[in-house]
Amino acid sequence: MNFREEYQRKEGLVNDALARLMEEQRACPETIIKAMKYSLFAGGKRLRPILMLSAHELVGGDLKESLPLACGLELIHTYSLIHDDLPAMDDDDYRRGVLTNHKVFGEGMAILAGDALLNLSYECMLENAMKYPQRLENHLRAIKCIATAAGVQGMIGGQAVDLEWENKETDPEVLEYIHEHKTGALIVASLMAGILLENCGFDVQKSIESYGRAIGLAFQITDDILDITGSLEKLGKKPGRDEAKRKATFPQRYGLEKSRQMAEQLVEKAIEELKGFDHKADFLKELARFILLRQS
Ligand code: GRG
Repeated sequence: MNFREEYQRKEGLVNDALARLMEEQRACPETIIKAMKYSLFAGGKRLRPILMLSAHELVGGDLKESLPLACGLELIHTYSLIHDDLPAMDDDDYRRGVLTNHKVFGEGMAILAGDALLNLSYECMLENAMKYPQRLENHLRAIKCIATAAGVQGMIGGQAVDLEWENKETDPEVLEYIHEHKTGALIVASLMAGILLENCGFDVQKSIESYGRAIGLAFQITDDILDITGSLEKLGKKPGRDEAKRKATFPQRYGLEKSRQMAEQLVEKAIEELKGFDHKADFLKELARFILLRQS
């Protein structure tokens, strides 16, 4: 298995499916469609959809069946980035290497583009579920798992606490809560949704969930580190924003070196969780390492 080739193959599947989905959005006001496409095709890594496809593949699933859920995850993720960049939240000018959505289309249109992406996500996942009446319950379980992770018990909950604690000294528990929910929940749900589409045993679910939690936290720690060490060219967004906003981050709390060590340990732990799957999990193991080495 060549990791880079396999990543690009799955990335291609997701990008093509997203392009087809946006093509289907006819008879809609032109500007909102433009705003949605602008952020969706600005060049994200497609990490969450690739996690979902890989988890589904690991348990013997047919990727044709999970591709619309993979798209749904990317639509939710892109909406969250658009809203996170708004002046009322992080007030950022750059994302995915280009001006943020509200900088190009205005705040109102950016809010609507985010809302529309979120709604399209559920429309796309539910429409797909209806194509599999014999397996409807599996699909509903997977969609519910994604909805919970994107909502107040997950990403929105984490974002709310993050907003509340801005400019305040945080304790480690709050920091962990923010990261586990704001970033980790959707990463874990991406994997779990792939597993829930098939009828897997509790052990499989437990291993994948633990793997997801570990890479989710490693991903966020790496994100915090890149905000200090990265550049606008590589990151696609301005670095130094966490410090400017006095955000609770791992490097701010533990220093850069200790944060790096923590991320490395988490990746090792994640890989260990997959040992029962043998070579079938090679791609997910490499993906954990990629999270640590990523530059954007
Ligand atoms: C506004 C409801 C709401 C939630 C916002 C996603 C999020 C919650 C905030 C984004 C802030 C941020 C930079 C969090 C760090 C982790 C993260 C989600 C990074 C961006 O994800 P990547 O690196 O982005 O997967 P690409 O562009 O590659 O898809």
